[in-house]
Amino acid sequence: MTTPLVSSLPQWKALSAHAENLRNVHLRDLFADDPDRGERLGVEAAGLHLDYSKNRVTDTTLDLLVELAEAVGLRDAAGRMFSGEKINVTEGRAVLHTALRATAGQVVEVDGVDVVPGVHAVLARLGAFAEKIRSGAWLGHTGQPIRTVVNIGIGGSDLGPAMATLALRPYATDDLDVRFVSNVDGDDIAEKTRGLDPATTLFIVASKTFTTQETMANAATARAWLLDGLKDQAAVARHFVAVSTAAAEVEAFGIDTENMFGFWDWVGGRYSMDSAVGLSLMIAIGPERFEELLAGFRAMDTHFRTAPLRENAPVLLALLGVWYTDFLGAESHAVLPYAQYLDSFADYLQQLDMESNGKSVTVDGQRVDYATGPVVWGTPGTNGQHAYYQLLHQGTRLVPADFIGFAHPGNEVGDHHDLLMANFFAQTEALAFGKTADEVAAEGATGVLVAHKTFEGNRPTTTILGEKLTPFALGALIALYEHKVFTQGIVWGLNSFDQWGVQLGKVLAGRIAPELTSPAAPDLRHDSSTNALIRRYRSLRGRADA
Ligand code: G6Q
Repeated sequence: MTTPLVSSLPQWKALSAHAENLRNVHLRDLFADDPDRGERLGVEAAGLHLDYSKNRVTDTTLDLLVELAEAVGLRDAAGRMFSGEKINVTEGRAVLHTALRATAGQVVEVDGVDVVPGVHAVLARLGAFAEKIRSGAWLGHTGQPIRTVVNIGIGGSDLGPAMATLALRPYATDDLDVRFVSNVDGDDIAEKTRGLDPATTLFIVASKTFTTQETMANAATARAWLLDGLKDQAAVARHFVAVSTAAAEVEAFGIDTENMFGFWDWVGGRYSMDSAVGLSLMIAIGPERFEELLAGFRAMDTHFRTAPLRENAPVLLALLGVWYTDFLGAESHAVLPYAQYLDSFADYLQQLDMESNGKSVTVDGQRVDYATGPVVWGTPGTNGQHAYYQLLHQGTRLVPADFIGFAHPGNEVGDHHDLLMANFFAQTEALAFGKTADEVAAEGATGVLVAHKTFEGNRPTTTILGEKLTPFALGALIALYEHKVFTQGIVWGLNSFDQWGVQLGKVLAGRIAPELTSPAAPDLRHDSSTNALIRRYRSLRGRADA
């Protein structure tokens, strides 16, 4: 039996009708009619304050959205995830990233086996190894301590630790340089190894499967680079460790399986940064800070599990997203951190959100007749203000945005932080309330300039304000978005945990690679565009089709 599409539910229809009534209501009026709105429409979650008052919603909207979440069984669905049911049905897997931050003694079972002791055993091994690197006790092949750690991985085995290592730089040791190589473009590894001394460099090959083309190509190049410098095959074991589930492949590469850190098939790539995939981060910040990060994740998990839906931060973020995507026609969602250390946060969220909910069929294979995951994008403020904010303020599109900021900076530098935060608060105010033609005229503008200088406002934002970007706060922030994405997936009826959409390109690349390099002209059987492009490339590379 198939589950009816969410769009056929009465709650969805009620929201459609309600959207018609609300389409022309301005945030100015919502605030004028409710002097407490700014105080009232806010929640606290795991140390983060979420102000959602500048969204185009009324109490009725929120009630209807919560009714929708209840109608699709959000609570039960979350319970199924947390308890280890195989909710990733297309891959037959449990979805248990929340078990990665379970406390010792908590029981989470998959197929009747408690997974928590295994999680803690790996964490202990990771911690011991990270300490060896940080203290200089781990010596490279020539007896020198490690100075640079290079994580080789891609997608879920790169974006999380890369984002978090930058985010938590103030907590990292200055004795080590931690870098990330992901792209199969040789320019990436060439730049990341430039100037490094192989004798003091450690590579972490992070790949769940240990078969990913990009990662394997980079790992082979790194090994060749190391051997070129150290001239001894035995050096590989001192300069390479692996984060993987594939012991045989790791061993075949020359890595001692003693130095392999495992994880499990119930950890999806994009949900894996708090597993062994976070080893590079743990080396940078140390095991204690890593535990604080896990505590932040855990605090948000608890909030998500226990807070009433109407006061539940991830649920509210998710439902606001559904509101804009499906009822007000938004196509994208901006995430704008006013924190330079969150420079890679939007990149991370792009994968988390777009790989999870960029789907057109429901769990049981029905084509949806509504919009699902939005395009997620963003860069740190204030740079964006001098670039694309023009469109946010005066363009024709509706772009809901999350503004993320902190009371304390990573570095207290003069009055920079207060200037930054003045912009942070100013932007959401300007977006919501704009500037009317009368106000513009009162300032002396005349003629056509009045229209140009008018800001219609009514542009929705959510403000997420934390005390400081600590490991704990980062964990809470990531889990906030993990559970937001989960909630939206449940509302839209999707499997947020597979990624079949990345397969086709991978298969075709496997077919095309030999066609680019074969000495003889290949028998090309693609479309005429792809055939012509391949021939042109071969010719430019001096591989004429003679
Ligand atoms: C994430 C995806 C994907 C994956 C990479 C790397 O959810 O599954 O981004 O993480 O393709 O895979 P490996 O870790 O197996 O190399």
